[in-house]
Amino acid sequence: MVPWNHIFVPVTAKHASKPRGCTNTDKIYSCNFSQMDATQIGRVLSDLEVADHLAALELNGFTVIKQLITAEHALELAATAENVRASCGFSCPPVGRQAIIANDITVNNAISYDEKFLQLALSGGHLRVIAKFLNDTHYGLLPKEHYNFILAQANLRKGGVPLPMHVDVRMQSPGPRTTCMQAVLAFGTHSKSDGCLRARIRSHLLSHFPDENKTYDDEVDIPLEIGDMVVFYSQLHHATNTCLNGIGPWKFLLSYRQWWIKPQYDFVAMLRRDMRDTYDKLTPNQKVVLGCCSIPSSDPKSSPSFRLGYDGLV
Ligand SMILES: O=C(O)CCC(=O)C(=O)O
Repeated sequence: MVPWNHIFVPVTAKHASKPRGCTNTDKIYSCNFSQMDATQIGRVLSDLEVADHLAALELNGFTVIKQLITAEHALELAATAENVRASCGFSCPPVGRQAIIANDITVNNAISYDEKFLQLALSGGHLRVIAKFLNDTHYGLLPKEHYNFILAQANLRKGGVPLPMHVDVRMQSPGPRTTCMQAVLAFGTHSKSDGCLRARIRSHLLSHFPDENKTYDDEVDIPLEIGDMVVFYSQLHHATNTCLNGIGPWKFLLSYRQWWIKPQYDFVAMLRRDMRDTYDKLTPNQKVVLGCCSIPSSDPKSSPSFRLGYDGLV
């Protein structure tokens, strides 16, 4: 079976001035089917583990990947998060109800400050789990076992204020189909008193938004140990607990969406401007996940099809 963590090496020269959306049939990619590249921090999951996580997600709306990263890496990443936060300054808070976290310690777009965060967002076994829900099987322009979904958010937070019960989708539709999945990776232990995630079990199947003023009987706490990651449907009704110390440990909040949803940030422009060398070292498939094939074209001659293959990469 073909593994998901590939390194692709373009064999022919980069395509020059064709309008976007024209395929280069002469371009071949050779694949080095390595399980894990040297910069990968998140571990690979076995097929059995992936199957278990898919079953748990479908049933409950969330799953916990134990020790996606080692405790050693998590401590190192917490220290990096602290340094990034000290040097990068203020990140704009959300608008609307979630503006209540305006005074929390957050770093939006951590991937643009340190490549370890970028590698965590673009590699690791959690992507295989998420792909099962978000990969467009009709995409057609990429090999079908390659990821075509995109990263939407990659923020660090040291949570203080508890978040009320909410969802992170604009439309809540009944049943287990989804366009958005998200994950929280713990850089420290997240128990209930540290403000861990709380969710309504199986609420990913509901067709309505939660009432943030209610306490529901089906709420469960989802504590994490250092290095664990919880993955959940963005339509799952979820909240965070009160952090009794005021400031909890660092966590990395990741959201992924189907490729056709308006990208939340132009990560490609961000990375090409702020971390050009790192960007250039990404594999073609990592560039796709970063959103490189989901940027609207400004070329009037480009194809009316919005989808792009590897020859559309910049
Ligand atoms: O901070 C957390 O643990 C969860 C954050 C959350 O609920 C969200 O990002 O929607």
